[in-house]
Amino acid sequence: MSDDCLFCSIIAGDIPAEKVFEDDHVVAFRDIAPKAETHVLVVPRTHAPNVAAIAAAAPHELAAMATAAQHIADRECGGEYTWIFNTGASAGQTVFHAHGHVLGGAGLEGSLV
Ligand code: DGP
Repeated sequence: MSDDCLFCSIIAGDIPAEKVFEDDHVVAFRDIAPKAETHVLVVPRTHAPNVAAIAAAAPHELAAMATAAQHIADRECGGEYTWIFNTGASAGQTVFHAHGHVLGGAGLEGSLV
């Protein structure tokens, strides 16, 4: 838990969010500004600033993020989805607690790259 971290506050339940999945390692909740029919943020419980940092600090949580992303996509969009990690401000990262965007369903057909 880090002071002044939005996603730590959501994990702790201090700030409300529409949670769709949680286990011992991750919490997943709907993005406040969805870019597709399914747009869920999958977040490790450990505070780390980006995906490489969580891979170094708690690789089991990164693995749990992948499992959670697939589970959510299986439930919501036929198991097919795009998983995005913005890393750094110039790449559009605005919250510096590692998170993967799970995007699928209507509004996201085909590859982004
Ligand atoms: P990124 O730009 O990759 O750092 O993604 C951060 C995402 O977090 C962005 O898509 C919007 C979302 N977001 C920001 N504030 C909140 C919030 O208070 N609640 C929820 N559910 N999502 C938020």
